Amino acid sequence: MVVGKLYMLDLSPPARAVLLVEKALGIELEHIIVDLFKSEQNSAEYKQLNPQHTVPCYVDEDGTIISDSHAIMAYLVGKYGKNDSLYPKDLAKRAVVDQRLHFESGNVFPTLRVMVFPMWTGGEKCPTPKQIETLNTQYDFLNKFLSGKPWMAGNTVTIADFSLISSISSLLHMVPIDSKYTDLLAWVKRCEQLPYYEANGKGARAFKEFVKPFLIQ
Ligand code: GSF
Repeated sequence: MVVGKLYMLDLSPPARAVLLVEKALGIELEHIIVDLFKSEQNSAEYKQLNPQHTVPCYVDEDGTIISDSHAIMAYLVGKYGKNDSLYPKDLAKRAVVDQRLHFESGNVFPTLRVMVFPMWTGGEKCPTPKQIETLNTQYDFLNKFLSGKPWMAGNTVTIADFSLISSISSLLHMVPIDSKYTDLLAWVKRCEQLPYYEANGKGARAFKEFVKPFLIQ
């Protein structure tokens, strides 16, 4: 049974994070493609749903409208999760997940956007030395967040992993992860082995092809 509509595009990392939650929860969402290359996100109808005109945006069966992947993931787990393991209710555990989500939202994704937006709108090449430096600093933080643990917030997979793998599996095609970040590299492999990983994998491969012509070799 379809429980809501997800406005999305496979190329978009935050949209893919929501696709991972959908599969992990075993729910079914209607996928409505918003073609950013045709500027469909700027239509009056879409801006009515999401004035920020970004994907993903979610419309629940009860009419609730939510934009921003992090908010959508938390909502879906709270409403449709059989338990809270993907987004714990325990305050201390939740705070760690939230910190990782904010790191994705405030640090990692803006780094991706700064590289992709000029490429997409003006054909600019990337990554610049500064972008490489910024991203390596973020890889270093993520490696430290893991510090030997299997998942970003400890021993259990959470929406923080879905959020971060969606952007990291895209960014690593622009700035490969250095072999010294062993925990981060092992985490990427661990995510790829999740039974529902293809929900992100398909779009991550498309993303790799999309950026290829714009990479500074
Ligand atoms: C980012 C959404 C976003 O910028 C989230 O949902 O987690 N923090 C938000 N989406 C981009 C596509 S992409 O780069 O994934 C988007 O929809 N851009 C179109 C626009 O007009 O800004």
